[in-house]
Amino acid sequence: MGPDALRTAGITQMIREMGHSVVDLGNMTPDIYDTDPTARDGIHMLRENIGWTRRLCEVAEQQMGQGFPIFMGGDHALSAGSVSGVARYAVSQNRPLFVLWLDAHSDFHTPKTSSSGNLHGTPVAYITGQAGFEDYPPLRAVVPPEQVGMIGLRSVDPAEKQALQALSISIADMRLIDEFGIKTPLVRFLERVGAANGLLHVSLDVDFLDPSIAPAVGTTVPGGATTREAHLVMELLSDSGLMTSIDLVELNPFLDERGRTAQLMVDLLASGLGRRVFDRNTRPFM
Ligand code: DIR
Ligand code: MN
Ligand code: MN
Ligand code: MN
Repeated sequence: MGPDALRTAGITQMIREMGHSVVDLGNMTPDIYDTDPTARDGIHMLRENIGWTRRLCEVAEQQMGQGFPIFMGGDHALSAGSVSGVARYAVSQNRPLFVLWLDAHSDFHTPKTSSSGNLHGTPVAYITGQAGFEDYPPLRAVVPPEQVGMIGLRSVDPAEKQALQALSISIADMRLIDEFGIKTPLVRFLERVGAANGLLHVSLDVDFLDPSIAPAVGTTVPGGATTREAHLVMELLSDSGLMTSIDLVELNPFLDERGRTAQLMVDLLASGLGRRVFDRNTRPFM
């Protein structure tokens, strides 16, 4: 129901008002998958998720050539498909793909280490080519861990922490944001994307935001990004001109309060596409 809640909140009109044309491909369906009811994978809907990954990967690769894809979820497991497809496109353009993960969680489990059995906790491990995804579509293009940045973390499971410590993913947890502000780690990451002439995929999980402003997600964690921190991230992304695709994920309208989380997600996207209260050159203080 997440995509329809974003539509109801006016995502299409907003993008048009920003001067772009929109093609809504509608709600997707997964590729065919093994529906053996006796399959016991220990993971919720593993086979169906593999079907989704295959379909979204194809669609993402195709759509990257057409414009700026916005992948509306739905569960964060969809990023296994969106990012792997975007990564294929990046290879075809001979450009490196960078991924910015805006989330309370690192989503770095594998189906083997996940304690919840929820595949939303796994997409970053998949796209960076970690072992443990043998049943998944083989990756044609891996995103090197050095090209992944995570901002907003405040809930990382022990197995994820251990796996992350061995790799060079850039991580700004909430403490780093408290001490240095959210701009500092983001600008450093964007400088690297720009210097490498990279493509930039942004994956925005609703739970990146503080639950007081974004209650409509199944896995709220207190101490998240404020409204202004989140807008600043999106405004800086827009200023950089580097962002080439985005996921808007984990919105659960059944947990929303009169659509306020959906509206916030649409407003954040608007900032990412260039909406400003004022342009900086209107007689600035600074
Ligand atoms: C938890 C929660 N680490 C899990 N992950 C979430 O289920 O593996 N990611 N909610 O966004
Ligand atoms: Mn989920
Ligand atoms: Mn997530
Ligand atoms: Mn999360």
